Amino acid sequence: MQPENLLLQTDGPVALIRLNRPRQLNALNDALMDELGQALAMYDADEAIGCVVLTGSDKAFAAGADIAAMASKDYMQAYREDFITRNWERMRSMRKPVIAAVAGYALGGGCELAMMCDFIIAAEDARFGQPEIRIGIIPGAGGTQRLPRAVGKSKAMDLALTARLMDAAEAERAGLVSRVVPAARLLDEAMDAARTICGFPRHTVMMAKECVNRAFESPLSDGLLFERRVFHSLFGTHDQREGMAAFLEKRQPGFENR
Ligand code: DAK
Repeated sequence: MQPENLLLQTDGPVALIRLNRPRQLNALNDALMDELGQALAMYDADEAIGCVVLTGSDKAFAAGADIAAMASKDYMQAYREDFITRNWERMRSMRKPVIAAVAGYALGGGCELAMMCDFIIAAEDARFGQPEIRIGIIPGAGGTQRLPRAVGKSKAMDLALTARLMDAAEAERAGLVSRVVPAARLLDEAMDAARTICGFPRHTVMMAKECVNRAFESPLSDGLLFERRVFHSLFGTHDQREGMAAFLEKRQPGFENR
């Protein structure tokens, strides 16, 4: 069954999730986030899927959490309901890669959602920001934590304290996005990247993702040890032998995901 606030589609091993509340610039409400969590869980469990692309509309990836839905909350309600935390955490446990394809606004929770993805490809017209301070709150889904890790303290402070928006070129210079492409090319570029990833052994992709993420969770010595253990384990796989043999024999590898 198609969800109400998302458009789901698959193209071979690539799943495309499009946030679809265009009249609210994809403002992220509970219903949408529930559906997104379910879709991510479904694709993570689906053997046929190797990579997910998450996108929005031409005008907005997402303009933030839905302000109308949270305007009347009081502290006790927010705390006791575990306000939106419960359905924002699914992305963190995704084992398969998720690419954010961002056009237009990625603000507040929208910027945070993009940052939860594994990397961001931005259209030239993309604009990123954490403008929550303008409405009397602060970022609540990682904006004060992931943004400084991505762009450094100075720029993260600048964005969170002044509410100014950053364009795609600045976001690329700062390291928030991996590439900037013309808006008309955005989806093709993201889908191509996803297809490229799907051409590599699934377990290797998942292990590489796990290792890169470990860099943000542990001291360097632990991260290096973790990487080394995973690296060594790959010498027990068919696809390592096949990949190296194919290189030496100057032919394309036939990976079997094992
Ligand atoms: N929420 C609800 N509706 C929104 C919205 C939002 N964030 N952003 C836009 N809309 C709605 C507008 O109200 C308008 O609706 P109608 O008036 O047509 O009914 C429609 O989308 C079109 O917006 P505009 O008319 O404003 O369009 P413009 O092109 O003039 O301006 C804009 C676009 C993106 C600059 C502007 O809409 C804007 O400033 N929007 C708000 C941006 C913002 O402040 N975002 C941060 C929201 S706070 C957490 C997880 C997440 C969060 C917190 C905690 N946990 C896990 C604990 C996140 C918090 C936030 O994101």
